[in-house]
Amino acid sequence: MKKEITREILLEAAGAFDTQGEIVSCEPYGSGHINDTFRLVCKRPYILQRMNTEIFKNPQALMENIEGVTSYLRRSVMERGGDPDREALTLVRTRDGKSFYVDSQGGYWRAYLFIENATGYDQVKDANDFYQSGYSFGRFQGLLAGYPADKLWETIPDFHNTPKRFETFKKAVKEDVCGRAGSVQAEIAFVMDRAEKMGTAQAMLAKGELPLRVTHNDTKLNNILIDNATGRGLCVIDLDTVMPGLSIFDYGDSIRFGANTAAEDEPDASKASLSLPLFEAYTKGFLEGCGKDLTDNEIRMLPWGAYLMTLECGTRFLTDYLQGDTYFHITRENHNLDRCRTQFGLAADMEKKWGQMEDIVARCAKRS
Ligand code: ADP
Ligand code: GN1
Ligand code: MG
Repeated sequence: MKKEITREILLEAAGAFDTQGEIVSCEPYGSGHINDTFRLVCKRPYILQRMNTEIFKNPQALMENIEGVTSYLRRSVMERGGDPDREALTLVRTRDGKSFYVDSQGGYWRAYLFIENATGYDQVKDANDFYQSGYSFGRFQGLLAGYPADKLWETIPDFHNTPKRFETFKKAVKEDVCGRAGSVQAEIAFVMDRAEKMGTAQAMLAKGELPLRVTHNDTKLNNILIDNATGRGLCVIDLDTVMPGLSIFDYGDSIRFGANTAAEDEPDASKASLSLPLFEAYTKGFLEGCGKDLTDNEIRMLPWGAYLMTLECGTRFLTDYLQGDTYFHITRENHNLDRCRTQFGLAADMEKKWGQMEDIVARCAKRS
């Protein structure tokens, strides 16, 4: 079980980092599902995070990845004439020079410079934001294209291995530890009916038809900060899952979250559907951001990336619901079930709009 963060522990952790000036405040911040995030204000603001070590079992390896990736991104941004303090995450070291701090209860903490005058949105405001997000995640792949993949630890093994997620789901249904399976038969059937499709991308990877690249693997809209002044995509954050992966999944996870007409946790799942204008805006941005890097197969499989990420994520929410809500942070009863239903609503709508999705991808690929 995760330990509660008392004020005492929070101040102990805050005091461990090489921040400037006295601590003015330190309050919970953002809407991530995984880490415990705080905005720490001293002479300037910082992000202070307790890492989720139940999910990231090897925080030391995780921080090695983050150190490597943030310094590489910093250099890449500078080479392109950008501002490395705003366009890349900057780790703040502890007073004894380390990249993380272990508190007296064994919790692992890290700190970043807080990027000011920029916003991570939980829902798309307009198509331009989403285009910017696509461009930034596409560009991110380009910025890391030269990063040595063999230097990266796999922070969560099989993170986007959809068939393995399906196996875990089936086990959760069978074990039914909370006795909830009976009441979610329709959702269980939704997954089972699509069992064969789950392995589509993994099979292509195994045959060498899709390349393994260094990818972000968690490309939700709120994992990118948009500049308040210019409206442009500024900085890709939440680098815990940067690992070798599939480009179509980076693309697809963004579509799953941002092109849904319903919020991820909307209680009325009938509001979920795929917005084709948003789908097009993101596709255009992503393809422009990737430049000419993607192969023909990767481009052709983009709709599959969107579909499989939606199916996979819905299955993960349902699995967590069946297992007693132990993975994703929840703030209300049935939160994971609501999240699951919005994903399945979106996936079902994609099945209806498949031809249009393919046409949009083909059109955007021609232009970029
Ligand atoms: P989680 O894995 O829990 O989603 P994130 O690393 O995404 O954690 O951080 C949670 C939220 O904190 C983000 O959605 C964003 O709003 C905010 N955030 C994270 N890092 C920064 C930063 N360096 N500057 C400003 N805001 C940040
Ligand atoms: C989690 O960390 P956060 O909140 O950005 C999850 C993603 C899911 C997402 C669903 C490490 O993302 O895989 O798609 O929730 N991250 C991890 O909202 O499991
Ligand atoms: Mg996040």
